[in-house]
Amino acid sequence: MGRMRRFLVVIVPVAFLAVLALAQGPVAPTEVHEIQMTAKKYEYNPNVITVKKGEHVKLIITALDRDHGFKLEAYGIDQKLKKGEATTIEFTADKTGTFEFKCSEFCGMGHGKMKGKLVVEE
Ligand SMILES: [Cu+2]
Repeated sequence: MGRMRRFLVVIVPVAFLAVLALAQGPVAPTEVHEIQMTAKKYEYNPNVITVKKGEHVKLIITALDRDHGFKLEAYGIDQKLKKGEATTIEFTADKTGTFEFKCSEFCGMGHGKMKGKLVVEE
C-alpha cells in the first residue's frame, strides 16, 4: 500500500503540474515581447512597434551613429541611448492605443522628425 500511496501523493500532482507548465509555455504567466531596434539620424528601425495589451515589452535599442534618446511619454519613459551600446527599455503594455515615441536627445537638423509609433492592440 505504501508504494501506491506514494504514487498518488507525489507522482500524480507532479505530473499534473508538469503538464500545466508545458501548456502555458516557458514565459508564463507574462508574455515577454522582445524587440531589437536601431536608432540613427533621423529614424528608428523599426519605427512602428506592435504589441498586445498585457505583454511585457523589452526594447533593445542600439544607437548607431551618435547618442540619441527614446521618449515614450504615454508610458513615462525617457531614456538616453548611448552610441554603440544596446540599451534595454522595459515596460508592461497596459494601455491600448497608438502612442508616439520620439528622440529626446538633440541630434541635428532632423531631430524633430525622429519619431515612431507604439501600437498596443487589445
Ligand atoms: Cu534626436
